[in-house]
Amino acid sequence: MWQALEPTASPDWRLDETGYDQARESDIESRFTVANGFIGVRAARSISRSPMWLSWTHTVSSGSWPRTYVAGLFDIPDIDPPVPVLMPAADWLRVQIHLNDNALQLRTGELILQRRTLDLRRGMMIKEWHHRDPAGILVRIRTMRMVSQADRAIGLQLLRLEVEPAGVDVRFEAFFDQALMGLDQETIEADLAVWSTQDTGKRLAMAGAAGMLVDDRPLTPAEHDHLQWRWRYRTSGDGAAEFYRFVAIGRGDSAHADPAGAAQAALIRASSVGWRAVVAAHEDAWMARWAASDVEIEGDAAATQALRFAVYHLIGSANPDDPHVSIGARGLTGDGYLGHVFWDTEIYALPFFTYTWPEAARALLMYRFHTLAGARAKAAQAGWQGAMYAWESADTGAETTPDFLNGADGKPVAVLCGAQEQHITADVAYAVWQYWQVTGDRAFLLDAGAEILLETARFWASRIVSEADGRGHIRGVIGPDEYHETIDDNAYTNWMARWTIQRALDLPALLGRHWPNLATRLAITDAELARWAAAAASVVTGDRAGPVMAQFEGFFALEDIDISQYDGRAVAMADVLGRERMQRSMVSKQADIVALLGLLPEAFNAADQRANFDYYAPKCAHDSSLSRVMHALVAARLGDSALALRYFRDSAAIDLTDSAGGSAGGVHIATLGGLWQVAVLGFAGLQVLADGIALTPRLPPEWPGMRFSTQWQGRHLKVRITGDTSEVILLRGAAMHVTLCGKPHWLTPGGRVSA
Ligand code: IFM
Repeated sequence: MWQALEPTASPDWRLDETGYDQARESDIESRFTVANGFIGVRAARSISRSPMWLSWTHTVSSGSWPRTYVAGLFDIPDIDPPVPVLMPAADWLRVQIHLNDNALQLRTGELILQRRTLDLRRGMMIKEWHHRDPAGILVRIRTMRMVSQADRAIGLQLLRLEVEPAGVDVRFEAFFDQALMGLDQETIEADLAVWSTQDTGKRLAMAGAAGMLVDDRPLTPAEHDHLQWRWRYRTSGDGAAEFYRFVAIGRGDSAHADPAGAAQAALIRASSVGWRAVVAAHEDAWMARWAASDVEIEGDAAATQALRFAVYHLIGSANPDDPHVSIGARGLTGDGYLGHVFWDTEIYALPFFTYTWPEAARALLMYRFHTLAGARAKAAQAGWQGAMYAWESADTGAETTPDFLNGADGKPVAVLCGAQEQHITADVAYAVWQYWQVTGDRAFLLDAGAEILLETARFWASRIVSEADGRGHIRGVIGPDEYHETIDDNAYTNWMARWTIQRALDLPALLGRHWPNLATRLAITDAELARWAAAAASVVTGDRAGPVMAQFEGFFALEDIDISQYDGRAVAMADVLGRERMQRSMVSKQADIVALLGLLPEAFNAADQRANFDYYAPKCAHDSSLSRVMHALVAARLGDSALALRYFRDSAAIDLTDSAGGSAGGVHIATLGGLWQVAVLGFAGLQVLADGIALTPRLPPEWPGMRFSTQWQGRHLKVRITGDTSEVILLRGAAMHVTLCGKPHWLTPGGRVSA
């Protein structure tokens, strides 16, 4: 067992946290989560949870937030407002150790060592804990937990326990903790339990198996029932106890679905090969993922670590085998945003998957296809046509944004994003098109992508209202900058709406003989297409006198506040200025026009990009974790590598050091996806052309070189950039064009080009 408990040695491939600080426990637990797109397990201690403490109001707080999540397990608990919540499964890792009948506890005796290591390469969390109890008994414990990347229903916990001196009576209990789950238990047997949700008719099954060796000999549990095992033994002094536990999880999406069968089958798969084979298959699966998606920065170990950390969590958030779930804003690492799916997935995270793991990207887009019914209903309810996606989405595609939230003063604050943040509908269409461009997956386009594009275009065409000035307007929205509500003609929204319609209008020619059937099925006539074209041609797109676009109508008349005078503030600008002044000012919460430049760089010439970036960047408060990565991407493309690198590093710190104080609720998937984009699409300048890819590197001087992998239309490519020189190797797939710094090259299978 020792070998499995030994983390990867290279510091570039691991994250370490030494010591114990209850105030930081919760953000460390998020960061050190292990996940595989189906199961996510926060890094809460399995033995003697961190102490609770009393706050000054004498309420009990806990530094620890033990959670196992199962993707798609949404319920609407008894909360106000009633919105779906990603429910926790049972905490299957709990262990209690008694030494001579005294419970081993973190808060009593002496903590000698605690070190947690997130082994990015092997996809596991390893912990070492040395402790002396009040009676002077010394324990050395090493644990490992993982959820299999090779067989997503399976989780594994290993634990090695050394106790000194000899002659100590050990009681070792392993159990599943159901406290605070919020699900109704249907059955519990020795190795299996089944629960159901209270409102949504879903079911969850968890099966478990455990075993122990003491001094290399199997020990039979003294008791075993209800997913609990209890062993007793007396220590020999220099020996060790080795414990393993499997969990196998099944999710049922209706009251009639049988999750128990799936959980039991997975448990049999794991138990029949044993934990060593489960670890080996998991490691192989991670190696394959890293081979497809590693990004290494030469000369900047911190950047490499930040990118690997980002890639690790992105991989852990996706499941290519489940097209009915998507990635919540915090993945499967925390409760933040209740597991809801935002534009974070399509705009920030998806490019990583599209370029390195198209199967996962496809599943994520299929989720949007499967939630089209919800989007159609939302559009119809608001009086528009086509499909309008939910700003916050859970399992059905219905809008799940809470109507109000309780503000800091305890008073309800209306949340308008669900009704007004409509750009999500263009963001989904954008992601579909990007996926199609990068992968050339025509089957996806025919089966699902075209329908998404057409229904979202239909929505926008109905949403653009032609007014007396002869132009099309989109009134009453919230753009990416959520500080300004109920605004008219947000440039980001209008540009993206027009772009969506234009791509949909490309489809008849693109789909050829498949078009008539699809058009008939969706009842799209030539007259309707003509109306779409007219709407796209008329829509206002950021009125401007010079190159600088108005973020929305009336923007230039707002108060221009110099936010640099608030540098170093600990709170958001909305709190500094108050909501009303905020709305009357030009201060933006996050990248808005800058996000538009990031998504449609080819729509603006370099001078216009520069002018808009220079105008809007100083007005941005970066009060969203999504903001700086988008600024970094645009700055990198503009060749301002110093500024881009600063944004990159600040964004990396959001989860690596919890610099913004929000990681307790889970890591920020959008930021992590954005970091990958900054490195690959920004600094390396990767672009997709009609007949291949292009690279236009603009590395910062601090990055003398970088390597990464990417895919294009079924080909697997390895890229190495050194200074201004790029080298591309075609590992797999047919010959293709590669344009390096503007010069086209022909790349043959197994061959390489460089310039
Ligand atoms: O999607 C984001 C939004 O842009 C800003 N607030 C948080 C959301 C979830 O990350």
